[in-house]
Amino acid sequence: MTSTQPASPPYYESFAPSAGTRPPRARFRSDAPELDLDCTWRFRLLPRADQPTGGFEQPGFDDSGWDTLPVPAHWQLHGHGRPAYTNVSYPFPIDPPHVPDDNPTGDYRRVFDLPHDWPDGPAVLRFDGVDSCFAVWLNGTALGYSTGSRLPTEFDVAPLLRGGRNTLAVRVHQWSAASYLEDQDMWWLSGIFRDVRLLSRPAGGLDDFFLHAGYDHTTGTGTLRVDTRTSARITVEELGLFDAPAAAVHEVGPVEPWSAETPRLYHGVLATAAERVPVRIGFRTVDTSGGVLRANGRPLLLRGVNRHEWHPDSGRVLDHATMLADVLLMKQHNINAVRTSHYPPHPDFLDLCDEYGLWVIDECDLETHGFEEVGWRRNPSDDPRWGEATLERMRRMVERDKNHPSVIMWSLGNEAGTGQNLRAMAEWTRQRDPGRPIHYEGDPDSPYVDVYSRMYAPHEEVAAIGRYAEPGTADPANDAHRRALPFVLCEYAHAMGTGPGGLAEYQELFETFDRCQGGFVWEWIDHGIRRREPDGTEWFGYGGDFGEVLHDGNFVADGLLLPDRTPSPGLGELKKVYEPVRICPDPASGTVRLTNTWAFADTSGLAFLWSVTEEGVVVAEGQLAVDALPPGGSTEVPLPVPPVPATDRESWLNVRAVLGGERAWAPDGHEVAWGQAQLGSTAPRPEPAGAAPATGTEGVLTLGPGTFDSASGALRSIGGVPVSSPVALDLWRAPTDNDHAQHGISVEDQWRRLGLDRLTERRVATEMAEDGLVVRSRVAAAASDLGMLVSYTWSGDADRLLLTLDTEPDGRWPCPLPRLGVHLALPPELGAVEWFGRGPGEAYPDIQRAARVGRYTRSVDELQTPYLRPQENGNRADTRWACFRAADGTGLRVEGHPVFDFSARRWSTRALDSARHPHDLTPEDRIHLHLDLAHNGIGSASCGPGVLPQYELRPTGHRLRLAFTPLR
Ligand code: IPT
Repeated sequence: MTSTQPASPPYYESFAPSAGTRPPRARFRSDAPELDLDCTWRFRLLPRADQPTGGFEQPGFDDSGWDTLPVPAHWQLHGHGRPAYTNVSYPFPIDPPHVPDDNPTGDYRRVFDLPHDWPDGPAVLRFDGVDSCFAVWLNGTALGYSTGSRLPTEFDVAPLLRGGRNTLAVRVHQWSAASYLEDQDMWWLSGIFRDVRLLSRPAGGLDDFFLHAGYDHTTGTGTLRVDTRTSARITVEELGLFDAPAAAVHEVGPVEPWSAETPRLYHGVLATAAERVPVRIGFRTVDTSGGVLRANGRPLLLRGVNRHEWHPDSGRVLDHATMLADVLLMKQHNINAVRTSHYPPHPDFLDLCDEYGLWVIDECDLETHGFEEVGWRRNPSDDPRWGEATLERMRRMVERDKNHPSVIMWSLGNEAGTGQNLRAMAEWTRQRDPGRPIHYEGDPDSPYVDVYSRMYAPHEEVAAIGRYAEPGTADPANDAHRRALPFVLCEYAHAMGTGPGGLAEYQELFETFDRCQGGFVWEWIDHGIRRREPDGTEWFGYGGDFGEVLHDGNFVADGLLLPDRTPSPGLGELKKVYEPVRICPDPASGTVRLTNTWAFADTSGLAFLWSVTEEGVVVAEGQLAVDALPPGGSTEVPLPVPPVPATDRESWLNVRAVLGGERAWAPDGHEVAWGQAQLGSTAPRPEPAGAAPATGTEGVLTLGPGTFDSASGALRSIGGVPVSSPVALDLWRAPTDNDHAQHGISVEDQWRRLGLDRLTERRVATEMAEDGLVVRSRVAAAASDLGMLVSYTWSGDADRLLLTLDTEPDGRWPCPLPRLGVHLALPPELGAVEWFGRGPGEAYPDIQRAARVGRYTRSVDELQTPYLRPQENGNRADTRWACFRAADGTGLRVEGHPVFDFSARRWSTRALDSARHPHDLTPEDRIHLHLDLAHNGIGSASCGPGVLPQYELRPTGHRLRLAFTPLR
């Protein structure tokens, strides 16, 4: 018997991360020529990695029969193969370093002409990102191979470059040994997905440099030093530095420090005789001494988000406009920090962070999460054979990004377990760049990190950590080390679907405990892939929509932005919770209290505008006279109006802090913060006089403007508005992702076990009285002995019909209720909604800080939030009154006694619950109207803690009172 086994493993199954590549270095642009090789390349996709090249690398090869593919791009988003999503699981057997024989392999060819004036001398071919492993040939000669998808690779190419025509050939494998190091929670997408460039590197040029720009907050002065390989000179005119030796320590005197709030950059030029590099210098010093994370001597409060790179059409291929859109949206929503989860971003993103001001945790492209599913056996993080591959990743990130003032911390990676390779990465980094703390969340018993980090810790654990009272870890020395560290939540508040709830309570903890220095919400954007139905209807695909055998469904849609970058209600809530200026009008004390929570900026750039509204209509407005508040400062200014209004209409004082002038990141007048308070109190609404129901014809009862079925007591119409599904108790909502709780305690499971999604009603009695009608019933589910005793008490006068709904549990209900209210159905024409209450956005008990009391109008269709997986959404809270009108102005007005929540949609809860995508929902010929006393909170149990106790809807006795008036 003969056996054929390869003598050595192929490069794509090698522990060695690369061969033939140049040492990593800083990324910069200079006056040396560059050739952009992005455009349309020739492309073919092979099913396996071991196919012979067939000579495609040779200049003479005929590729005319090949397809084309843009570079940069993922081939799966251009009709070759299909995207696949898993969160933790590897989509192939865990058999490191081996990968499946079925290994989609893309061959790329690009012929380019070297410009006539291209200089002689060294030249470098740079790939900014190729997923996951690639080999390169220039003019038929192999240059080497590389891995590290989100990291740059450079090859020296001068000896192979020719004048005139050149042929570049690249073979890219979807799977490689490196795939074991890249198990991030995201789509598996392959190809050359970042830029490719040819760089002329002048002899005697600046191969690499490390810019050190420190700030001494005690003196307000800066120090500048640039480490270079070739001796270089620096000029920063603004600092009076002209052609000075770069390597010397320059005490440059007073400078304006760089911070995310005040991103001051000094422009300079670093030069050798052969090359000039424009540089942007931000003076800042980061330290964690005394267990506090500080920049420029001030403690930081990170109001952060985790950002994956995502575009619904191009995947992780981002153009400049998209990166800028992210930065602007972050700045406009009071976000001051980004963790580049879970890999170094496109390098231009960090330029934008320097320029616009965001604190950055730059995270290495390392995650081995799938090994958790096999008890971390053979985890690469603790296997010396992977030592070079993991260390090289860290080196490539640090060297590439080391000159960005925005980067204040290095992260070793995400969810990579524990082990010696992580320690080695940290040790090398500390020695190479002592100026930045090191972050890694996955090993709380590690001595090699500078911050203590957790993900999804519930509020009470954060409070315990704030008191230095977290549970201990195994090694006493490591335990002591950790207890001396500042704390961040590298992931919290899982923004999947409706929610996340509980943001404000986290922020209170961050602002209470010095040790808690903020966190990063998971995550910035839903990674939905845009798809189109034949009729043009657009929707966004998630896991399972591409025929994947193994997938994690819509867990990939857990962002604050919908995939097309429409802000979700969660982002609105985050903006409110992250407000840098707190505004508290307090009519009782006759003042407005203003607090500046910025660490570096004063409030001179803000204008404080006030208005008074009566039932949502502005009746007076003006501007508060406020002196600039220094960082951390607060003041009280007198209330601009009397604390009690001269009207019995509900009145509110609103104060808004807006930009008093245009900024790089927002226009003049952009709202940064707001506060509001009611002036006086609300008079209770008048009760109807009460009238006896009258029996009409054909089994119809009339009461005020209402007509009822005389046998069942079911409401049929209100003043000519037909009610096609009568007013009935409703306890069910289409479970949200946070109710479902894939990685938390599922309240949905309890609800379904109790049968809350299939409740039935048994009428117990219909009683007519002198002043109204009472219908009693018992609502319960099949196979359950639990019930809800309900009474609907109707009364009316000439114009109004008043409902008092009382509920009383029959038996011991073991969990919070989804919602408590009534459902009814209205004619489809009543689609124009106006209301006075919280808005304009959706709100639930634990996510309503962003909803202010006012008067709003929306269509029924606009009330919906199109979360990628349909679920409960669109609730409007604390409504005083709402009108549902047809185009001719007729319709129905609902008043609360005193307030209610409402949602209105053109499909039932059942349809909402069973749809997989928004376009599965077909409008019915009626409007389902839900009028609720309350909803259960939302929490963030999709991957985190559930609803805080104060936001649970307890299954006790409840009363809801509503008045209905026909609008004629
Ligand atoms: C955590 C991951 O770090 C992150 O990448 C993402 O998957 C997030 O969860 C959930 O969306 S890991 C989690 C299972 C605790």
